[in-house]
Amino acid sequence: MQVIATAGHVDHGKSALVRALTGMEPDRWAEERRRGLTIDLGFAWTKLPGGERVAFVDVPGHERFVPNMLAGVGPVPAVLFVVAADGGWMPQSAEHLAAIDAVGIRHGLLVVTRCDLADPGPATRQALGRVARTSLGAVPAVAVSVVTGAGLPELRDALERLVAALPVPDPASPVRLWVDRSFSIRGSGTVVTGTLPAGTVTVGQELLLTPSLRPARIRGLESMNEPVASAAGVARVAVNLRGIPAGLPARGMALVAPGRWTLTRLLDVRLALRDADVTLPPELTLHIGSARTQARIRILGPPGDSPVARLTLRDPLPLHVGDRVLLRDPGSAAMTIMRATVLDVAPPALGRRGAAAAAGRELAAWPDPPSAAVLLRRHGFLRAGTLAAMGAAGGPEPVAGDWLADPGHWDSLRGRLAEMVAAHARRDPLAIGMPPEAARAALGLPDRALVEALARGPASSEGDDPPEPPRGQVRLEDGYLRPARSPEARDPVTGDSVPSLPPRTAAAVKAVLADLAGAPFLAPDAGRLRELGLDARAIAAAARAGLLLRVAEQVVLAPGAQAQAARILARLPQPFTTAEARQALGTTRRVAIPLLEYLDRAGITQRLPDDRRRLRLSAPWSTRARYGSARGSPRRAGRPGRRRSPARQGRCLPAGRSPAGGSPGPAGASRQPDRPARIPRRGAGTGPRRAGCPRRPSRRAATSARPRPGSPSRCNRSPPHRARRTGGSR
Ligand SMILES: Nc1nc2c(ncn2[C@@H]2O[C@H](COP(=O)(O)OP(=O)(O)OP(=O)(O)O)[C@@H](O)[C@H]2O)c(=O)[nH]1
Ligand SMILES: [Mg+2]
Repeated sequence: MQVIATAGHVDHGKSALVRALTGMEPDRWAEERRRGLTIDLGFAWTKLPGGERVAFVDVPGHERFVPNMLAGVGPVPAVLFVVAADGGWMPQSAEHLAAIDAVGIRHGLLVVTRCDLADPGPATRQALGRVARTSLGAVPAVAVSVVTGAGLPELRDALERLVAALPVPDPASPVRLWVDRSFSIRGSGTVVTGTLPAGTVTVGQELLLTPSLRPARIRGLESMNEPVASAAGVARVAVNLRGIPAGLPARGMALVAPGRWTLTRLLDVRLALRDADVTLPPELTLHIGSARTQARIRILGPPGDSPVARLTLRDPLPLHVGDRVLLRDPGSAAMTIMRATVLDVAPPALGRRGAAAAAGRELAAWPDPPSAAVLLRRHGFLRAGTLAAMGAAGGPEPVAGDWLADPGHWDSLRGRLAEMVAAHARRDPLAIGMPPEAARAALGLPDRALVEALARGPASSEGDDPPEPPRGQVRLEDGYLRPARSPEARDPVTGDSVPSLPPRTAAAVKAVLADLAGAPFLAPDAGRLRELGLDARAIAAAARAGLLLRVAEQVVLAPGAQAQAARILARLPQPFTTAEARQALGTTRRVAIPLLEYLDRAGITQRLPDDRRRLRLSAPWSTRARYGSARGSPRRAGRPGRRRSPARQGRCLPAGRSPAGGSPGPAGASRQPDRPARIPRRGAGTGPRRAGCPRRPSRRAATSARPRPGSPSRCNRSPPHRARRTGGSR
């Protein structure tokens, strides 16, 4: 089916023509019939000789009812432009034609009526010339008389050709049905009618009624007074709604597909002025579909007959970029109607000085309709759903989740993030890194996931592993952003990156290690640490760098001290007391107690109910244990292909169990580097990893290095990719 509107000056015979074509009365109101004057929209339909069904929306011609006329022609694809042979071209002929041009209707017929009263020739010639200069272009003309019936068969033939030439809209387009009438039927409830320009409505479908966005389910559908299960545009439809109280819907509201339109009060448009020098009033009436509202207008530039303007609407409307809207100044006779094309339905604020002129310059160069690429260039980021709701198709692949980014903006952000993280590290070399939230705020990004995606770098082409960060950029490790290191800054044995310490801290660490060289378990006391300038942050940084083993807040040993302790304790009769351990280790209770607790949590020792301990593991503590002690994250430990120290693997094994069902110990472990069963979830076996695991810079974590028994540390709360690597034990 097709829907065609009438247009033309008052009393030129539009309603009489519709009546003659359809046999239906388009003037619905008694007052209209009494006065012989159309006031509101009328609806009628017929079948053409070829079988095509066509509905007419009959509009009023009187200048007082131009808003009603605009509501009628707003959603239709074609018009019957009516001029009376005995009347000729008249003011509302011009106004209606300007409206048709502004709305952008491209198909129509010129019908010269009342040809029994005057020669249709002059009126036809006059009208064709004017029509040709609008969006309608060159149209066929037919002269008719509803009194004599002359020309009506020719008109029906011309209508058939017109209808056959009309484009078929996409039935999958998002629905936007502008309401032109609303009433209620006893037993059925609320009914709205409208011209569906594209898309499909179906019984049972849920739509939203704008501007309230109240959900409305389609209970029943009729098209041309016949019940239908679904209707695809173009169609006249009457929709019986569930969930909408009678009296709520009104002309100008719309039923829209959820998530497919942007309900907005603010939009940027390109105007089409007839005269570049025209002075626009600050407020105009905006029409689209059957809706009209007041619009405050601010010209952004550039000068000329197609400037860009920002409109602020009194009522929000469901819009897409590329929509044609009509602007009208009801108070002015000279400048009556203007066309505008919507460029942006969610424009950014014009806060800073010069922003308006810059926006004008940028938007002036946009294509019509705007593409996803230009919208992204302006906004930097848009969610895929937001872009679709703006009415722009396509767009690049998402950079994170459903976020799309302008490629140029994305690249520059990556550079800015790298600079920011590097500056943060220079400012505070002992810091664990820059929190992503701080980077998000500083870069003005809408979502933290974007910071993480920037830090991850370009997507890897192979495998599931996150790609290595590009050289000179940023890495996100243990929840913090740090400058990526060059390959030269890696541990030659493990391949792990070695964070550098400020020279003063490095010297202090060196002094501590020298102190410990002769007595590995006589940890420097608080006074010595203070003297060296090793405060809690410096100790944490050194521990992160794998240069010290921090067993408690103020108790630091050399890396690998726990393996050395295990070897010494293994020689004691099992189980052993704290005093025996202290003696064997040659240390004081200040060090022995936190060290033994550390070994408990590491799964190296087991504390018995009588407070004695025994060694849990039968692993021979190799001299390479230092590489597994404090350096490297648990993530690295599980990464296939990485070298892992036997010590690290061995101490994760619960006593008496072997990963492959064979003999326990590091040999079996090293053959099965990825068996998840070997990485206990929490508690026993996690200690040494924890020792090397950077912590959040919370007060508690910053001031206490003591792992809490049974409580998950950062290391235990592994990121998802670690869970994947570590397999099915999670
Ligand atoms: N003689 C003659 N009269 C006509 C013809 N067409 C319409 N009329 C008369 O013209 C007058 C106006 O016709 P309408 O159809 O009401 O005009 P309209 O364009 O719908 O007017 P509005 O809706 O008020 O803008 C009526 O009295 C019609 O009977 C025609 O072909 N010949
Ligand atoms: Mg009429």
